[in-house]
Amino acid sequence: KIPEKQWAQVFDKHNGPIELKQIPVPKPGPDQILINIKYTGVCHTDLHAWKGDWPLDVKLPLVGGHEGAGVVVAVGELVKDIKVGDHAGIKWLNSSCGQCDFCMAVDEPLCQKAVLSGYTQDGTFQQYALANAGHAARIPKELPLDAMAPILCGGITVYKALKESHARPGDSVVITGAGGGLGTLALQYAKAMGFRTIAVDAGDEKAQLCTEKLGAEVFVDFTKDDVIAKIKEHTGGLGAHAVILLAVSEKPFQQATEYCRSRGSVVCVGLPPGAKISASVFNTVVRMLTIKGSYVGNRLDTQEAIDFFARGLISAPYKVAKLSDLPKVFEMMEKGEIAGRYVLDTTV
Ligand code: 8ID
Ligand code: ZN
Repeated sequence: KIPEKQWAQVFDKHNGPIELKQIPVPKPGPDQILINIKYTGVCHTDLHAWKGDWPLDVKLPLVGGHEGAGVVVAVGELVKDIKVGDHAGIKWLNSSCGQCDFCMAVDEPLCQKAVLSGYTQDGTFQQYALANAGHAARIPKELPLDAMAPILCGGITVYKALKESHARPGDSVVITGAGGGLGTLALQYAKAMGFRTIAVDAGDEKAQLCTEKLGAEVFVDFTKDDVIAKIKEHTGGLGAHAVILLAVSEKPFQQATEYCRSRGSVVCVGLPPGAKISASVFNTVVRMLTIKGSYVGNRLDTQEAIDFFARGLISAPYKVAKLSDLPKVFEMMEKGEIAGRYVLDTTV
């Protein structure tokens, strides 16, 4: 019942045409599972991969996508704990070596041999995709696969970044890029973790969404407001305990320490091409600031992020489109027009 051929969105070169075409359905290796992807989120990382934005080689031709939720249709001979019919998810980290210092310390995103879905291996913009069984996300059957898809990169990533911030319940956390895919999820995870949130993004639609639906105490519009002054004013002049930088723009990476509270942390997550972080050394020292990066999450972070969703604590907005709409979604994303996430239905 597994077909020989399937529909996939494929591109051959950076910024080249993205073509919906029929390609072979891959076969799982001994430690892999084959997932019939029902829904896949579109992450800004997929747009970076298509454009060739980063100093990290992309497999070409490529089927992008790394937020895929679906049903297991085949398992390799070494796979014991996942069976055909189970629900499973493909995330950014498709596999890692298991033997290096980082893998042994359960910091597998730092593995130098990491295989990345929709980047160094074909991803989820197709109907059937491969996952390493050890790294595939286990999805409880009662969870809706469309709402689940964005959790598999966006959810895991923001949950991990919030943990890395070491904010505590009651602390104020600035989410920069709050109206985007990761941002809307970050507001929900932050609220569930007991943090107070300040949203930074642009436009009335995102402002309304962040404050009325997603629990932000205040919205700062970076196109109109004095970002630093408004955040300081809202935090009694001291600044926020933590800043999570999700924006695909360099400026916030230059500004964040200005509105971060002394002893606070600035967590970099967004990956604007070629961007640099800059901060006053004097302020970083005398105000004891932490500036750090956070990169997806490990398998336990994955399970915990799914668990928050399963408990009904996360309901970030998403719109469903078809796999064939991918180029249109990229266009809207490039312009910053998407409030929340797009999820693609893979039926053609
Ligand atoms: O593990 C990681 N570190 C990781 C995981 C997943 C994604 C990193 N990322 C990266 C992506 O590659 C991308 O660079 O996080 C970034 C955000 O991904 P996304 O949430 O999927 O992108 P989006 O939906 O386009 O949202 C970006 C938002 O940033 C806003 C935009 O308006 C949009 O809502 N924004 C921009 I562009 N400039 C801003 C600014 N100066 C800004 N918001 C505030 N201030
Ligand atoms: Zn992603």
